[in-house]
Amino acid sequence: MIERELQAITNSRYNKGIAECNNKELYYALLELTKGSIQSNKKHKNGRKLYYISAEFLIGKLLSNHLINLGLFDEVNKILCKYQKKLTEIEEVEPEPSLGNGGLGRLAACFLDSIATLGLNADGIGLNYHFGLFKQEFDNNLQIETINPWIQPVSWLNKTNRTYQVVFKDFTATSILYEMDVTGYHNGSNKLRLFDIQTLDESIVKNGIIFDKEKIAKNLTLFLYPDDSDEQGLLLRIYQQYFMVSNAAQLILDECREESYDLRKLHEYVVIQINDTHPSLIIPELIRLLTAEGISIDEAIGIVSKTCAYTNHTILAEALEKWPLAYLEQVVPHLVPIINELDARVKEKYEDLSVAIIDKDNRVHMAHMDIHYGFSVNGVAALHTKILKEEELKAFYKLYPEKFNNKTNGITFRRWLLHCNQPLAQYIEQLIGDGFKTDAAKLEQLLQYKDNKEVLLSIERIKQENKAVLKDYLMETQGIEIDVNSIFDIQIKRLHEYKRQQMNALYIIYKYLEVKKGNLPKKKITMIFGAKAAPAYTIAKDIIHLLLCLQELIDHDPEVNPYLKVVMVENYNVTKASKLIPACDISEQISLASKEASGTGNMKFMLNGAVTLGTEDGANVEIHQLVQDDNIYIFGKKSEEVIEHYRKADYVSRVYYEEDALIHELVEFILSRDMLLIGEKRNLVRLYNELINKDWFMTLLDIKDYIKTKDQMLEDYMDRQSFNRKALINIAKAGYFSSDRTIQQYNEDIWRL
Ligand code: 7GP
Repeated sequence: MIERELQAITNSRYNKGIAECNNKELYYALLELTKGSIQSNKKHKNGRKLYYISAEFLIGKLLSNHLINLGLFDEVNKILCKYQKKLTEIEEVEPEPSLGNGGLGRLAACFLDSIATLGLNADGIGLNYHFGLFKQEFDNNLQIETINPWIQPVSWLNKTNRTYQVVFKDFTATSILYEMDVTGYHNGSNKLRLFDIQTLDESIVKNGIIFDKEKIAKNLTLFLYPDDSDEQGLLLRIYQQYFMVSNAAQLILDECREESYDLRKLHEYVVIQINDTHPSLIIPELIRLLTAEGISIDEAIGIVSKTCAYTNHTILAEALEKWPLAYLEQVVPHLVPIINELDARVKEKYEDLSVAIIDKDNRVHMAHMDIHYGFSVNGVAALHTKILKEEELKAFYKLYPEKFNNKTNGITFRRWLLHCNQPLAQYIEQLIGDGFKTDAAKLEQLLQYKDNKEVLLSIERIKQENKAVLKDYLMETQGIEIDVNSIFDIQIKRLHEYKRQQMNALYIIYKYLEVKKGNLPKKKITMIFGAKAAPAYTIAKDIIHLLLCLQELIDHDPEVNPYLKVVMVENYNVTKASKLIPACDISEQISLASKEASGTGNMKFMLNGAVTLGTEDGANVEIHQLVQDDNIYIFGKKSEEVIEHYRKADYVSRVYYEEDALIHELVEFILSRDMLLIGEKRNLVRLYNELINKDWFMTLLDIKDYIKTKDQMLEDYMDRQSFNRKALINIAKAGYFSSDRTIQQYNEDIWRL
């Protein structure tokens, strides 16, 4: 049946049969086939509707994902096999959408999958960035940014007729709406709705990612997170945010009108989840639009406050958006009176100026607006929510204890197990049946095999197969040769000082020096990194430089390279994550305690049988509780201690550097002769100085415990059976981190769809 359909498509498109088509032709044929199946599979449309608004949706490639969700994956695979074609090779043709950056965006994508799977009435709303997040290349051991075009004439995007006018102070933009289908696992579909500006001009981008930031009509939807290190960049971000939410608000109200809903009861029909503060301007915009309908400002504020809910994804102060009122005045003057009014009401009611929306420097605190004028505030892991309540947002928690709630993040098991690790998924099915595919908690049934030698050996063999697949992939994509008989230690995530890739780099230096001294590891270690640094984040780029220099140094040192290998994966993205995670032994989750809101990579690794090396931070805390001490390696200072250091401002990294011989040696190595021969002096010196004089995220505080714990882990790895047992227990306990569970909780506590 499917075969005949596919045959018909290749015939009409290319005038050939399946067998004669190349991978590219087959990709487009499968795209057409899949889109057709989604159309006939639509349902989900009743009850209150959720609009999940987000600046990012890091959705990854979609072909296999849809095939799995539609229940067509196995059949399509079989058909392709019959013609000696491979889905994995066909998938290579598909460009990965460049609509996201990191955890927040990937979470939004996992959520869309679970929302559709649970049959909830909901759409995602965002922007259709043409180049999205930059593409990373390495040149001379430095990160270079180039454009990442991903939109093709035929793709998963469907152009609609919907268009809106978005009024800015200096011009009026005309939008156009694109949509992508979001399929649920064995359930109907929802939509991801992406707004674009009609006047966009891709040709204004020159020299990598440089463009004229003032030509808003031409640049508005070119890039996700354009450089905001200058005033033009900041203004552009406000233009983007307002464009996103004004379109969203108009769409939401239109859909209510289409259903003849009474806008005065908006909250009965609609709930809006504000994904971090990028979409926060939806609050004043909706108020503005409701008052334009003749609703009083009092009533409009009341309605919106019952409709909007806010998720916080970070406690890093610099990431909490505060827009100068003067900038808003320049871009969207019509929102300013409303924001002033919202602020005045707060100031009238509460004496505590720390909860004001507009501060004494005339900056608008977006999160404050969300908390006062939304009905729910949630953190993304237990520890994170606790810190929000007790530290960062304490003053707000006092005012509105009932608004605060925790929703520990989750991941979709369709992509992060069924698709990325088919051998493991099939093996699990053999052991415990396929119930875990719809009820992830059933993975616990694996525990009955935790002392079964044969099962443990099979788990090891599957990992070994996955390592071989990764080896081929790295050879093909980067010409890098890795040893499948080594221990794979992986840290993949955005590059940020709080995530402490620099601490891992110091470990590399430590191991390098150990080998030089003749203290050889029992087994070779392959340390793999993947990370993009924000283009204007200098120290993050310096850390990439350090890692690339270490990679080169070790590659060229025959004394060390039999024992140690460093690999920096270029242009880390969802596609690469899905090859790396199934092959991993050691999952690096080493942020400074209290700084990582949750992490979701930690969950993906666990689900694929990697053991975590981590601090008591974010969702690591919950992983620890689930798997217990024996099946995780925890090190470093706890969040209370870290917070205390910040409070007292008593952490001085230089003291650690001066008083500890090992730390001194590791840090000094950054400026050693060998390193200076390979690297750029300017970058290495800057990073060296940062570590000694600032080290805001306390690398030197935790480095010794990190080294000790990691060495213990490497030692324990040698007892294969016992380490495989840890892997199995991690898989068995991962069920809690299914995003289906997370979404069920959002729905029960917040959305009530
Ligand atoms: C991330 C957090 O850093 C990560 O810990 C969390 O797992 C993820 O959100 C999903 O909740 N935050 C971002 O990606 C981000 O951009 C700043 O936060 C707004």
